[in-house]
Amino acid sequence: MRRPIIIDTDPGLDDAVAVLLAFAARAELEVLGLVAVAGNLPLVQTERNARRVCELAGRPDVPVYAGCARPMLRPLATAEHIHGETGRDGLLLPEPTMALQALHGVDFLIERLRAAEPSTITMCALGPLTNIAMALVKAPEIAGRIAELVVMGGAGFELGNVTPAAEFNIHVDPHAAAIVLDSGVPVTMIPLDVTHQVLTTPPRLAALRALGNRCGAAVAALLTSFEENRRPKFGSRGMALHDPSVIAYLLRPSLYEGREVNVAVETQSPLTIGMTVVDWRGVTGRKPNVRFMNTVDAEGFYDLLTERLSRLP
Ligand SMILES: [Ca+2]
Repeated sequence: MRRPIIIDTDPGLDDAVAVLLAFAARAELEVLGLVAVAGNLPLVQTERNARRVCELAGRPDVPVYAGCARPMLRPLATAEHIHGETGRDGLLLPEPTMALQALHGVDFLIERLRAAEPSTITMCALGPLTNIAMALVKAPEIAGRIAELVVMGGAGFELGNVTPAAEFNIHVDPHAAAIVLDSGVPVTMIPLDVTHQVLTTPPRLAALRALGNRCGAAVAALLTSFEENRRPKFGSRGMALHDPSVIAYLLRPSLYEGREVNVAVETQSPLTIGMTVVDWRGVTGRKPNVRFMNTVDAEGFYDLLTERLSRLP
């Protein structure tokens, strides 16, 4: 039986790769819908990019919804310098012809989860947690319908990326993250500790480019462009594939290892707002609320990604 998933996303280059990987796993995953959120880019661009990715993959049948246009309390801070319509990334994805769904993304989450049996739908969070937190505030009973919520976000032993303390997705909407972690939903966290271990290298990009299909070519070009954009700031270490790690975890959890721990989000301090405080050693006495991953088999990840993307158009 295929695992039904909903992907909440802010595409975003690595989001695009993650969504393609989900589409490429048609035997295992049934994508019920994509819900766009403001994050890497403003909502008007993330919902359009979500539709562009569907069309690239030949999946205009997948409904795309627009969710929240800004975080719950904080003003929106984007990462347009990395994910914007510059250079080749703008050229490779076709303009969408499929329509955006009329229903608000948060209401889609509520309606779809309400209609589901208990603990049946897996949620994939690839951006700030605004939509999911809003849905849980509006309809707390949906928590019981979620089998697992896999979140790309946070950092433990690894430092932050948008500030020294905080990872981007959590930092954009720390209040939403705090609501989600406090909701009782079974959360698996794929933090920077993991995603910084799955770096692009010239041979890994060459393998994607060599697939010979349009999706493989698009992914190779997107990742090359991403790496070029970040090189001036971070050097040429290779790009971390943050969001695809969520889908890879669903497909092959044996690639990942972690621990059940308590994770709390800092929402007050100007210095460390958005920091995920990970009680790795269990010193606080707070109940574990997260399966926090901290290691990954990077070669296994790239083998999986490359093999799966070969199945797309
Ligand atoms: Ca993302």
